[in-house]
Amino acid sequence: MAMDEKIEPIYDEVVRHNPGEVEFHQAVREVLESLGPVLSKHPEFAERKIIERICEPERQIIFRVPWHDDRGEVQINRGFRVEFNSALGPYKGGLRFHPSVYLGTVKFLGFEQVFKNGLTGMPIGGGKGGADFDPKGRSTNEVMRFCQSFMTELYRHLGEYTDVPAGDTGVGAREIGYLFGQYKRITNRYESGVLTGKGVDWGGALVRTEATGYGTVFFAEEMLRARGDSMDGKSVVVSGSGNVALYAIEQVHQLGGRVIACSDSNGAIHDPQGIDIELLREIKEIERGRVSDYAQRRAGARFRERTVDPNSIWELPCDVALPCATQNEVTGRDAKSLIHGGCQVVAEGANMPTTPEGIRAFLDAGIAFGPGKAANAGGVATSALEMQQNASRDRWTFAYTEERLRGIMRDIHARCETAADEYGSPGNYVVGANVAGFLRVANAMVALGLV
Ligand code: NDP
Ligand code: 2IT
Repeated sequence: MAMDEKIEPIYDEVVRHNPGEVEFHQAVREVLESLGPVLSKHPEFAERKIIERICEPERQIIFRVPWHDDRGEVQINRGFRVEFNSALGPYKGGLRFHPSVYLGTVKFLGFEQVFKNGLTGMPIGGGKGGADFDPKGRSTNEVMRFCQSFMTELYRHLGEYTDVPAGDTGVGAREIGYLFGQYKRITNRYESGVLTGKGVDWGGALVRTEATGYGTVFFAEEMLRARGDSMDGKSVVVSGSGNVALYAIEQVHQLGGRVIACSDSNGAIHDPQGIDIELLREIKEIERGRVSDYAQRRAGARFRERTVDPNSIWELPCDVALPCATQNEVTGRDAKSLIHGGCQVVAEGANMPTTPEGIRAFLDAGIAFGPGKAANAGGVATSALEMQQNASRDRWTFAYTEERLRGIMRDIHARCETAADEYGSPGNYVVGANVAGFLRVANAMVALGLV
């Protein structure tokens, strides 16, 4: 999409000022391409340089994380927390532990988080963090020592009214437990609201574990409903097999669809009868195994190695595709394969999994395309519900919380539709999500003055 001529120089400055951070540039470009009509209607945003300010994080923290591995050797990683925008509430967003993490990853995720959190309608600002730590092959004790060292630096920047991290790739309930334990020890406060995604026995909210995957499927269901259709009977492909993917698969099955494939970084499994989610959860959540283990234990399922067949998952014919693994995993070529295979609806469970060429191909083909900031916002929205329960020392039931999540996803879908209509791109959820998220944050920034 072409960028408005008043916005182009702002983008060029972002690129110049943040050299080499290609994922951050990509995330900024996608939002800025949607904002031309917004500036025409709202001259106050240009006068106050809201777009320039929104692209610059409020604070960026980079720190050393030293720890001992099981052999007694010293290991050193780099930790990050980018506190992007607090116009709507405390910084809120996950922590990612993955060897590929660098400042550009954290900034792209933090930038997306600002608009996503705005779109939820809840009182949360945007931030993101993580480390270039690789949890693969590490013992539980090593993971614990790493988390303790990471929090020993990070704790001074956090607080339930300041900055509230949660999980993301490589950070689940186990890591949140160790991080919370260290925060509690250092501060001598049982400050439940400082982290979300906690265990349900010690301050966690029911449904938070399921929320991102379930929410992505609820969003896909809303897109289908807008076309007079439903998930019932649909054939679905899901990439990844982590937290988001597992609960997306579970919810598709609850709504009567059938997930025929999923993956990890080693390869993809194809199970034409439909993935046995009980078996997959046991392998992934209890045994911490791989999807190849699933193929060995399930008759009729086939594993295809990534080195042999890197994009095989998107070549399977399906009605609905849910990319739930990582950024830029769906290329222009993959998008064309999906379209060719009959795919009608794409909802992004992961953050920025589709390349700009892929998005263009989906939109040109008239596919209902739900971008991550809208489709995967159920995770952070349920984190905000966890914060609400922590603040009131209350505990809601699974059914009630799930209903709240369903309502939030319905509202996000409606906000995207309305904004897309109002700003001249009916049916375009990318424009809808960017504009609706931006407006909420930008209006708050205007009200709060030059801070
Ligand atoms: P997990 O660590 O639980 O799982 C990540 C999954 O993606 C794993 O199966 C992993 O495989 C796979 N994966 C990672 N990189 C690749 C790759 N290059 N190719 C194929 N598969 C890959 O993370 P989550 O499920 O929590 O997160 C997945 C995505 O969803 C991320 O983009 C995250 O930012 C986003 N997200 C997460 C939310 C949450 O609440 N957790 C909320 C909103 C978005 P392997 O095990 O081989 O590495
Ligand atoms: O990308 C995301 O929205 C998350 N990883 C969840 C953030 C949160 O604070 O729950």
